Amino acid sequence: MLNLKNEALSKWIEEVAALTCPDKIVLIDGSEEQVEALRAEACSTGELEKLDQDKLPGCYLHRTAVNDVARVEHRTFICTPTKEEAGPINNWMEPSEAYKMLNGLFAGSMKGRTMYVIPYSMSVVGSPFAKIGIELTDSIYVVLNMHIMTRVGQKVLDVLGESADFIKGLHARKDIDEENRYIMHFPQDNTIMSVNSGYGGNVLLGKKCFALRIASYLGRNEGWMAEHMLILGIENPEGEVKYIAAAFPSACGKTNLAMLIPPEIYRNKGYKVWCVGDDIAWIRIRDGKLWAVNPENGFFGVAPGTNAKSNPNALAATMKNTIFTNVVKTEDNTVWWEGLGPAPETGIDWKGNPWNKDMGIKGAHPNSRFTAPAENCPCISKEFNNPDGVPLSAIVFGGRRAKTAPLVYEAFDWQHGVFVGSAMASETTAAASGAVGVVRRDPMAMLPFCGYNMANYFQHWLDIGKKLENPPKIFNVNWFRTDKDGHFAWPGFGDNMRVLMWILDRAEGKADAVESAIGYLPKAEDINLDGLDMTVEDVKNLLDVDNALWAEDAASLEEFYAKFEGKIPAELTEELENLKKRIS
Ligand code: OXD
Ligand code: MN
Repeated sequence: MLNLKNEALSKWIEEVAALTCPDKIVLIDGSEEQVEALRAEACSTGELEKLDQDKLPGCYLHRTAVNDVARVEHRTFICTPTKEEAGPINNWMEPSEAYKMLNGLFAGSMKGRTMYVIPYSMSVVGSPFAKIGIELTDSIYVVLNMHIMTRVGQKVLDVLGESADFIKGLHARKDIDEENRYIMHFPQDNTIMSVNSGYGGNVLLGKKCFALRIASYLGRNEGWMAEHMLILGIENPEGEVKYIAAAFPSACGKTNLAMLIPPEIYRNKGYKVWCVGDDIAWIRIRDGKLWAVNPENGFFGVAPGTNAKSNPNALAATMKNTIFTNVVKTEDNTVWWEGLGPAPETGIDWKGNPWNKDMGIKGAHPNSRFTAPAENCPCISKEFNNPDGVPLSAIVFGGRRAKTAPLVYEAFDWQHGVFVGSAMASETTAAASGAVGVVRRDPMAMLPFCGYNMANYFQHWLDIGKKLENPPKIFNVNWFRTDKDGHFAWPGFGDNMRVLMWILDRAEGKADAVESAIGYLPKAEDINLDGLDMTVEDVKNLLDVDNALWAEDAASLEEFYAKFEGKIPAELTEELENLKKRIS
């Protein structure tokens, strides 16, 4: 048994060990020697493969089981005493029933294996934003990923001291059995249990499970917010940096936006963009303003589509000390994925099979990933490790809409902004399975990540606004409007900065706007088109608001709200009624 000073922690580890029966228990102290020994052990068993150390120093490849390649929302549960607390969106299981089932699944699951104890901090160790988690896992892959994604080791235990205030996370790989895969959250018990998976989103318990689901619950009780948002800073030629937090559903280019390369016209003037975070923001009120940190320490990014043009910063971040999961291994012992560049003639595909570029099958899994240290990113913000966070000038919501949403609009005020966030939606793309163009509602991009009843989450957003003397302005963007031929009408990528510049001008009261039925729109000529082959007329088309489409959208939102059986805050139903009146 480990000799730990913290009684609550020791007791819990003992209980888990009695249940799971590991051969050995190892404390992860965060030292390079220990991590290096674990890498070597993982290589000896095939769990990891060492890549070419000249081209990719410190980089490794991992393949998951073929039935275990993504988050499993249908097997993710919020276990609150009542179903009502979890709300109509989350899967729910009564806690005692859930514990009984899980105890059965975990019993003896670590026989013959080692249980690693990972003390980790979400956000800078000791920051006022920081929260401590302990993950117990029988997977070296989890240890090594957590070591990149969070701050790990003895320093965390030192800060924890004798306190019992930590999030308990228990993970066992078991048999990777899909039918018995469960990702379970017990918000009232600060507990997460994950079994029968080895895929990052299900097993790196600091990320979606803690930093969003459990943290959103803690945030509501403690008066702060845990959001599925990137954070970026835009530095002007005078050296002033303004920060924006932005929420997007999957497949909307969130990591690309977080690491945006400014168009030449801005670069030449001395503008810079800095990445604080690409996925999660923890947000607190200070001096009547909102301040945000990225609680993570690395990027768990989608590999396919990442290339020197779409996201050179992300690509650069993966050049050392990175773990690649489910990508192609090339003959020269490096990695490749669809969209990286010319395909290699041959390689080993994500399933571990011989592969060649003419086989007509994907070499990398569409959800293949890189786990890269944030410090590798060339545009990482100087404030990345600032324990006090960065002040937010604007909050941006977005989605993928072919026609309905204009390129950008500003909410009338905070309450209307919360309504705009609650109405977020994205249309499915051809890349995903199922029908194309189906609208999936995804409020604040938190649909799979809110650890309690979303109606109460909306109320929490409204309540936060009431406490702010200086609330950031709230905007909605849509990079995915199509023209009459079905082509994207906006260039996207780095050129999205042109829209962010209007957003910052509005936040600072420097730009005009036109009032419309849905919010404030830019004057078309206020979107800077220098260096683009576009006209003001094109921008007018991108800003066009079609009332008939908005009436359809309002009806779909009304249906979504109805799922909450009268629990949606009155302010939001009132906003919906007002919208309906304005567009009729
Ligand atoms: C992610 C997601 O992996 O949002 O970040 O699905
Ligand atoms: Mn995400």
